[in-house]
Amino acid sequence: MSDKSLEAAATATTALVIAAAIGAPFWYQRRQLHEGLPPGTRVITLTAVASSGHWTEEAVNGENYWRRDFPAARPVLTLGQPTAIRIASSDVTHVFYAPALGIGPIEAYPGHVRETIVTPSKAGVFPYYCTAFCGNPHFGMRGEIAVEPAGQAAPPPAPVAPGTKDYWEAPQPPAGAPLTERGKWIFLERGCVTCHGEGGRGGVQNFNYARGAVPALAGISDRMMLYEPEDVKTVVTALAKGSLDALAGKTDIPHFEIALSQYHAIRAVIQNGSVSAKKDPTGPTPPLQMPTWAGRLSDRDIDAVIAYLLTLPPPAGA
Ligand SMILES: [Cu+2]
Repeated sequence: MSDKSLEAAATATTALVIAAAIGAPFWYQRRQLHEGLPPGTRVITLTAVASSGHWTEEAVNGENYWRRDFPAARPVLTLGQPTAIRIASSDVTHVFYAPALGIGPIEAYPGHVRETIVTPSKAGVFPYYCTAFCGNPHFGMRGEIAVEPAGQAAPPPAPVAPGTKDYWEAPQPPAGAPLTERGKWIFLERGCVTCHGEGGRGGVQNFNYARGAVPALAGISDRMMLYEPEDVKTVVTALAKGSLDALAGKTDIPHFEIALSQYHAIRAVIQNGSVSAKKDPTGPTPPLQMPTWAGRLSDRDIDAVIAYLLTLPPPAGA
């Protein structure tokens, strides 16, 4: 073989190796994801975006990632039709979960596509979630999957509650603002509002949760047996000064010891989180769980949230 043809063969081999190295992941993914799909199977790809808290059907790439206004995916499935749902992440680890449809939890890692095939057996509108903490927008990372009989139009998507849109961008109150203002901001910016509702009114449904809906937080003044507005004011002032314990023995608030022990119990739940008990013990884990805030909120911030909650009137009928 001449030098020239040896060189040509080497070049060709190198090119082949490079092409194979580039193509292998695509081939592998294609093979993994396409083989075995029954003919006529629909494919829906949901990509997670942490920066804006979305599962979107749009293709996410380096150019549009920071656009932040991806429409939340609202897939409409057909009753009885097998559909391949592909779960992808454009950034960090997310978890896709639609418990009412028996989908997930499915972990989504950047660079990998997971797939599950669903054949919906009931019509309706079913929520989906991300259940891995992926940043402040995480708590709004939800949407709906509609299931309709063939040929029937799906109902329009439920509107997003005005106070929960882009909550993580709520403007921070100036330094020196009242503690309750800071608490209100934290309640929005950290996404508490997405589960506990605007104004802490609760009511967000939590699938297979023993209590049905996420509890209201407005009305914790009643739980602390602070029935007089003056007493609430005294407690909020003490929190703003830095300690509620300092009030012990120095206040005429009736049952102050109960207020104090409830305050510590509420603090503990915020710091340590709590597990949402199942309604049906054999059913799926409720998607909404109170996360652990210790390390993510300072003691002062937790007091600010409690001070804010104390100023909220109890929900009507509570
Ligand atoms: Cu997420």
